[in-house]
Amino acid sequence: MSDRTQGIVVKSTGSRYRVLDEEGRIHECLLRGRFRARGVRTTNPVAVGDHVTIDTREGVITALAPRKNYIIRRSSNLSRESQIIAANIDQALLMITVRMPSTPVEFIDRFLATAEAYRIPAVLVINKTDLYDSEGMTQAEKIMAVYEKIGYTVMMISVTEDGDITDLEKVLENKITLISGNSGVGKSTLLNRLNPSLSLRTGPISDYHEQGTHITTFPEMHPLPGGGFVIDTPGIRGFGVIDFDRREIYHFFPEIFRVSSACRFHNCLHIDEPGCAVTEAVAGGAIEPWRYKSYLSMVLEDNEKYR
Ligand SMILES: Nc1nc2c(ncn2[C@@H]2O[C@H](COP(=O)(O)OP(=O)(O)OP(=O)(O)O)[C@@H](O)[C@H]2O)c(=O)[nH]1
Ligand SMILES: [Mg+2]
Ligand SMILES: [Zn+2]
Repeated sequence: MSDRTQGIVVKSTGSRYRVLDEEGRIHECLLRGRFRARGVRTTNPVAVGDHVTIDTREGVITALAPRKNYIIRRSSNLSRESQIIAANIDQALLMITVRMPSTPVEFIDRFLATAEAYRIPAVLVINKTDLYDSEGMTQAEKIMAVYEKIGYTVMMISVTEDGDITDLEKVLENKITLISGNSGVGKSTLLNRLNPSLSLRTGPISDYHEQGTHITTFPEMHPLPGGGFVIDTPGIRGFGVIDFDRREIYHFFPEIFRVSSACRFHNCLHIDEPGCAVTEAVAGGAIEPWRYKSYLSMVLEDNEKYR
């Protein structure tokens, strides 16, 4: 008789793992020792989103299925050790707001470039449209137009108003979606609306002043009534940090990558090289200047790091 069953990790707090099995039962599990031995460079060898085999009688995870992908971040700036934030992600959703708080476009661009680097499709959701005056709405529409033109899916919603959010529900259906966004944009409020039984804590822009402090909360995966899961990540660092190679960054800005094939030099960095099709496209209006600025800031920052 076997006590083995398959499941998916829905919560990980370093040493304890919550596993949801195929019949919808929850199991609190520990890891067998050999998992620890293998996870030399990560603080957590098993993460939210992992498919695992568990021994229900002993309450231990006995095997880990191969991952389709995973997102990591360094545990701290000084540490070489990484934390796996989540595994087997189908898409990443960035929630942004134009007011209360206002999301800097450079933050959007870093998020999207990171998603591209992971090859994870990204969706932008502009929230709190009920708060926008005509200037705010113009800004939101501009953001929507710029990112839709590049090829991203962009939606505008107000989570707290009664309006229709079925488009968003359809995008989330039967997928594992990682949700990120600055503190206070309304991530938890959205999750509560999608699945009222969650009763997640929301707050008037709670951690607003805590950006840059140590966030010790762990990501958690929540089931959706229509099938699928959403992973609520704490704060803006939820999507992890990649050590970009500065020569590759333009690959992760799709519209820059598309025109770059016309640059005179194949190793063009699109900064000040002669015959650069990218800087021409920026000057001609085909590439949005703020996107190019975000690109440059990532390249130059990286430059300093490796000097
Ligand atoms: N007016 C308005 N307020 C909203 C909307 N969505 C969320 N809020 C409010 O914004 C505040 C912050 O929402 P949360 O859901 O806690 O934000 P969060 O993104 O989960 O923030 P962290 O957990 O700190 O990362 C709460 O007071 C919500 O009621 C919206 O569409 N319109
Ligand atoms: Mg929250
Ligand atoms: Zn170029």
